Amino acid sequence: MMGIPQQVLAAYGLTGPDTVIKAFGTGLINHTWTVAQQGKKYILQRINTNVFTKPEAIADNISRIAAYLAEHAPDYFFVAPVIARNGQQLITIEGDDGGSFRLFPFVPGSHSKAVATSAEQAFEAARQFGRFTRLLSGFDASSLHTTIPGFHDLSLRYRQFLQALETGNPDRIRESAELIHYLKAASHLVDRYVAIQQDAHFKIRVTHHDTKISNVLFNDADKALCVIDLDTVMPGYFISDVGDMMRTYLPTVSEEEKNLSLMDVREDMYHAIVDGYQQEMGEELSAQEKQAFFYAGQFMIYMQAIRFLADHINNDIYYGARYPGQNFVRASNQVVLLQKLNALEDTLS
Ligand code: GN1
Ligand code: MG
Repeated sequence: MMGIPQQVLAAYGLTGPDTVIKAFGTGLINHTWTVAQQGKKYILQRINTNVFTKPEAIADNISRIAAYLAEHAPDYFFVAPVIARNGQQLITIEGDDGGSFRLFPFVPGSHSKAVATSAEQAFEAARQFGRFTRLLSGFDASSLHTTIPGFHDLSLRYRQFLQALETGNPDRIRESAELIHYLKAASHLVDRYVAIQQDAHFKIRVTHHDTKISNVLFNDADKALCVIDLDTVMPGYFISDVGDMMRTYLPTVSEEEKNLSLMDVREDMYHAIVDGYQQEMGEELSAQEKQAFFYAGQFMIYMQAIRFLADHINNDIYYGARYPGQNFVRASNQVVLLQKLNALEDTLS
């Protein structure tokens, strides 16, 4: 486990002998810990600055969104970062064990879920992500920093995938022939994205871009309180948020599952996502956008498949791998999920 530099804890006054630190969560990019001291609990995160090259941009986005919501939606429960003793939201430490760190209060009586186990939970989560975007509909999305350029730009991701096929590990390319073939043959999904980019009925809004259920806080009665993890909040299309919910709530098994015969789509989750999201966003979405719910799922699953496979072919430089071939497994898993979803197109859309 990566350590936390002492200066970071000192910056927040969390240095006593009674400070208890534990690793927390399962994110692939940032490191997260819980820190408890004197009966108070916090979440500490180290931002991966290889991925988020401008952590100040995240901090600025969060401050501005917090200020907007405080003014226009004062009842909205917003988990703001703890300001350090030097008045800053981020503590940046140079050197190998350094990085940019920030601290959040742990909301008492709240929990997050690793997986969605019921349609009610999916509905609650979808409502929260919809609510977040709706409450920010008067906020100028284009004024936000883009914290990862081209993050959900499917054309860019497809070009990066093709690039990996040119310059990546030749053995891995050869072994991936079947997946590559499938993904290239499904590139009409990229064409539809390009059409969406050119369609004025698809609006750019304040979009979360990481809508897995672990980014929703629930209370003890299993009602969702709010969304968290705002690092990838930036201008985007609703298909990113709805799509990543579909990608992560529909399947019976996680993206790490190797036994792909266990993969299936839970149809009740699909309806829960659409209904929960529309409960908040129904009046904001155009008729054309409402036609794109099913595509949203295809879009995100396909993008994740090509990102995982490109990373495998590039020797795991982005996601890392705990065992050889892990990103190949993840890509295969996403392809099976996409196939299972495609088979339900007539039923679901
Ligand atoms: C990354 O770090 P985590 O798990 O929140 C990735 C997402 C992927 C996800 C796949 C910044 O999210 O886009 O969907 O892995 N985030 C970034 O598990 O690349
Ligand atoms: Mg995240």
